[in-house]
Amino acid sequence: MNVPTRLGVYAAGLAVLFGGAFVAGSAVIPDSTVASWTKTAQENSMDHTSTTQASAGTGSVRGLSLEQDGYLLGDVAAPDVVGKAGVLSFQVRDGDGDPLTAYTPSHDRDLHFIVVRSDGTQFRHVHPALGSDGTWSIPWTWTAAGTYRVFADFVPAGRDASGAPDVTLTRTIGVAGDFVPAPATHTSTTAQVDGFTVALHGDLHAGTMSGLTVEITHDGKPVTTLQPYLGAFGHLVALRAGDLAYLHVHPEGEEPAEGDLSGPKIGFMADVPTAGRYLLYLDFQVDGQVHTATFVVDAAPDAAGDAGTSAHPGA
Ligand SMILES: [Cu+2]
Repeated sequence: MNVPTRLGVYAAGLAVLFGGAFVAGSAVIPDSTVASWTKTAQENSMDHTSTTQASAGTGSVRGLSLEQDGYLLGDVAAPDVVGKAGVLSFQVRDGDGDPLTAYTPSHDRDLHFIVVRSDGTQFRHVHPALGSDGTWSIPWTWTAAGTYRVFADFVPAGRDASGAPDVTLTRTIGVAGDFVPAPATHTSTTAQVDGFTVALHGDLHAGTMSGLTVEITHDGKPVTTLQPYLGAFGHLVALRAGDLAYLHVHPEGEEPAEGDLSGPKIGFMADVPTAGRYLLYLDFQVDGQVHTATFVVDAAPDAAGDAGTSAHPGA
């Protein structure tokens, strides 16, 4: 027997041994034992992080990776230079590497696609169309050069809708052209957009649910004709300044029916994991037009940080 053949037989023997051990292991070891191993491993890792005070532990930080729960955001094709009209397209891949074609609607849509430049400007929240092969696409033109983050936010079909079923995947895209970075952000809780004035009331506190209210006026008069948009009277995206982590924000109140109108206030609950700066983007709809108001807010370290840090503009 020559050497390569003997190696080949040896490798085959190993494969059988490992294969046998794997099958025997999963047959003999009860799930409860595996669960307790997993629990122990988590406790160990918590012991480790607690010594470094690493985390507020809300588990709400998403959108920092192109992979989550086995789902993967594939390459994003888009025009590579500012001002050139084209198509933006991508696929989400499942654990087998196949394009994901079945989704569960969340906030009225199968997939929400958020685009923002790394300095927090140039925000867009769009809804591409899904092709039968699992390719999402939308006509696309960049209006400013720079490095962008894109987020695909969706719920895969068949996932338990309780808890936190959303998957948020992210990628970075570069757009050629003259790049002018935005000046450093300052906190701002009043936004002017398309003739509307939008005021943000409430404070963010790290590690707890914070209530926020936006109030919309036009020419000084309260706007009471807000239309349902994405299953609520407004849709709020919150990103952490610095790493653009994508945070969970829930609209308050029942889901409105078509034809319902509301205003001038919309309530939200936001769960921010750390103190520091957050970028908030509110989409709201009046007369069939969607408008986006942007805010910059600093979160206090924790709920005990109430005294002296609150700012209620106009309230
Ligand atoms: Cu959306």
